[in-house]
Amino acid sequence: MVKVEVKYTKLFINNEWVDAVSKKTFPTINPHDETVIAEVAEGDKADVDIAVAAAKKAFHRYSPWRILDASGRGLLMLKLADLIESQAKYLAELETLDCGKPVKTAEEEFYYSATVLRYYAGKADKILGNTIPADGEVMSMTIKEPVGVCAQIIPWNYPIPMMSWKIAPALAAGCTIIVKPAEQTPLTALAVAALIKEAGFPPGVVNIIPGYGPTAGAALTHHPDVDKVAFTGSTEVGKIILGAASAVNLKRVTLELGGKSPLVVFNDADVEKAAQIAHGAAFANGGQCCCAGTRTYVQSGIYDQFVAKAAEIAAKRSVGNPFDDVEQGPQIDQDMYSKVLGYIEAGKAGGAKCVVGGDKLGDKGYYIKPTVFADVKDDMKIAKEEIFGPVQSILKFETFEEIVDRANDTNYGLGAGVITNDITLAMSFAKYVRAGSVWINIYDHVTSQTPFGGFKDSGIGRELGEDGINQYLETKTITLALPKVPQ
Ligand code: TXE
Repeated sequence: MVKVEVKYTKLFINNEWVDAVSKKTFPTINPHDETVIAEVAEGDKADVDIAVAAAKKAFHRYSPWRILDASGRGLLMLKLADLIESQAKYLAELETLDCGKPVKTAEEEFYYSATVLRYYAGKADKILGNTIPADGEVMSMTIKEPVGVCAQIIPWNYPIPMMSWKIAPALAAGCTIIVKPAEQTPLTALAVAALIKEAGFPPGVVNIIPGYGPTAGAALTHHPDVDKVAFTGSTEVGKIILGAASAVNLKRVTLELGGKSPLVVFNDADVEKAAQIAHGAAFANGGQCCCAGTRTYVQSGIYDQFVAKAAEIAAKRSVGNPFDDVEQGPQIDQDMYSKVLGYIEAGKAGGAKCVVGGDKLGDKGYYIKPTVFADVKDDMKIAKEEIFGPVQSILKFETFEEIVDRANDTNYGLGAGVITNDITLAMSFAKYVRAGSVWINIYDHVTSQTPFGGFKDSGIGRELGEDGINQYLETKTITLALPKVPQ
């Protein structure tokens, strides 16, 4: 294993590193070998109170952050993006240690996160209101203002990309922030906190509180001085957060939750290319991806060929130590490892045909073999529930009408994909499928410029793009009385 220095393990409040009030710590585990990497300060309600007070002070109308020009906010964000890129190699190694993703992928994620910061940095001084021809002898306009103190609760599957999706629009809008990273992956958020300080953000603008969901997370979502909560994680916790957000005050809420996304392959597709796209859709990040294309629907004319090709590609997928040149590392933790293996057993017991994989890999670390099930039926557990692991389910279909209904027969609605050369078929599918993102002949292509989020139980609101910053803005209407028109 590569030796990676862990420099930051304390809470980051007001640009300072502090112990938890309780002095408690929690271990963060290396999913490759199940060893403890470091003990990290465990934030709780008392720490959240201090961090929220810091963020509230930093949001005061005369604070250094609030009197900074909007373009100045953009410049700080550009500096932060440069710093993240300059440290990308170290940050990637730290992520790989904590999260288990292949180190090359981890490095790409830091470059990607820098692009998100740059996109929103450019928006900071282009936040525009309207002038409105209101009735009466008045002049009316809208201005856009930052929503205020924001709690941002982050998952472990893409720790820094998910943090960038949240802090970048919030900073561009002029908000202040308390980030709670996932308890499985606190280390890179803390390392980025050091860069936030180095970039020159005033104290209190970004605070980072590692800790657990039901304690630190719940304290944030219930706090009366928090104006908005942004969350990425499970639908189950998303519902809890929505309730908590209205328990004390009325927080604005954006939720990016789970999915069971369909990818539909029509008869005219090139089987080899389609199988490659579908493989990436299902197995990217070890299947730990909210918009993973986990229901692969293949039209009957190419079904058998497709299954053979999908099995061949999955069998070749390299899995192992994420510091080596592999495509897949371990799953994140013992819970997810057991949960995914449980789904694999359910697939077998339910009558699906396991054509490759179907088991753990090795005896140490949370490794699972890439697994492909064929002959999956819509009512099977593996076709209905989010597995969040390296498991592809292949289902057969006959007609367009049938497949639209089957694709939509889920509570989720995050992503969807279609592979065909028939543009009319592709666009008809895109029109009728109920999902926040639809990819045609490509999958999981998510950029800073394009909004991302879910229909139905996959979430509320959108991140990225123009929509993403609007979630951090309030609209204020200002109306000025004009003298009466002389008669
Ligand atoms: O998610 P949780 P978990 C899905 C995936 C996975 C399942 C469970 O299906 O199998 O969720 O994963 C914080 N108040 N996704 O348990 O619990 C928690 O500390 C406030 C989809 O890891 O939702 C962490 O920071 N916060 C997904 C974050 O919520 C709370 C990414 C996510 O944890 C909280 C991850 C509470 N009561 C899992 N309870 C995606 N959409 O990308 C927990 N948290």
